[in-house]
Amino acid sequence: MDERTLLETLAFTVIKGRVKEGTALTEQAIAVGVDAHLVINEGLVPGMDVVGELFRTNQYFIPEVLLSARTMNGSMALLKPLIVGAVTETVGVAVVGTVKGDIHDIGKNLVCMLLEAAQFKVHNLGVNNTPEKIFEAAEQHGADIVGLSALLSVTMPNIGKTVEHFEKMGVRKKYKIICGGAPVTPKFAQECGTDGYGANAPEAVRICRQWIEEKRAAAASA
Ligand code: B12
Repeated sequence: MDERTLLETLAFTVIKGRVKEGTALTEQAIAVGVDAHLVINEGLVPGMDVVGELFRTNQYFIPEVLLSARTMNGSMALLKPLIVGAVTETVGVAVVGTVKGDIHDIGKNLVCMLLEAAQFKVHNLGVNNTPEKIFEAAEQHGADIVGLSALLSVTMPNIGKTVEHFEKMGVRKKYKIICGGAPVTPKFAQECGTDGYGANAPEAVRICRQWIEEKRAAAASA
C-alpha cells in the first residue's frame, strides 16, 4: 500500500471504528516510515472530522462515535513515543485538562502530546475537572501554563469559571491560561479572561513557547 492509500485507509478505519485494524495500520505506517505527524493530521484527524459530521447529522450515535474515539486513541498511543521522543530538557511546566462536565479528551490529549514534544513538562489532568482541581494542580506542579479544553456549548462557560477561580485565589497573574476546543472562538476566549486561544495543537505549542520566551526575557532584564 502506498503512503496516500495507507492514510486514507486509516481515516476510513477511524470512521468505521475498527480498533484492531486501526492499530495494525498504524503499526504498518510506522514500519514503513510514514511521519507520525502525517499519520495524525492526514489519517486520524480527517477520519474523526467525518465522524463528527455523521454524528451532527444523526447518522452516527454515541456507540459508533465511541468506537471511532477508541480507534483514534489506540493509534495515538502508538504514535506518541515517535512524536515525544527522548526529551532531555524542560522549557516550562503545563497543566492541561478538560473542564467540568465535559468528557471529550482526544484533542486535549493531542495538545498534551505536542507540548511534551516541544519539551514542556505536561501534567495531563484528564477530563471533567472542577476549577478547584485545576487550580490545585497548577499550584502543586508550579505550572507556567494552564490549558483548558471544552467541546460542548454547555461546558464552555466553565473556562471562564476556572479563570475566575484563579482570580479569586489571588494568583491569576502567576499563570498564562490558554483554552481551546471545537466550539471555542478567540472572542469567547478573550471574554473568559484567558490569555490566549489555540485553534489546534501546533498553534497551542507556538503560543506557549512564545509565552515561555517572553517570561525568560522578562526575567533576564529584571
Ligand atoms: C468523539 C466525540 C465524542 C466522544 C468523546 C470521546 C473522547 N474520548 O473524547 C463521546 C462519544 C464520548 C462524545 C460524547 C458526547 N458528545 Co461528542 N463529539 C465527539 C466528536 C465527534 C469528535 C471530537 C474529537 O475528538 N475531535 C478530534 C479532535 C482532534 O479535535 P478537537 O477535540 O476539536 O481538538 C482540537 C482543537 O479543538 C484544539 N483543542 C482541543 N482542546 C484544546 C485545549 C487547549 C488548551 C488548546 C489550546 C486547544 C485545544 O486542538 C485539538 C487538536 O488539534 C465531536 C464532533 C466535532 N466536530 O468536534 C462531537 C461533539 C463535540 N459532541 C457533541 C455532543 C452533543 C456530545 C454529547 C452531549 C452527546 C450526548 N447526547 O450524550 C456527549 C457529551 C458527554 C460529555 N459530558 O462530555 C457535540 C457538541 C455540540 C455542542 N456545540 O455543544 C459535537 C460537536 C457533535 C455534534 N456536532 O453534535 N462525543
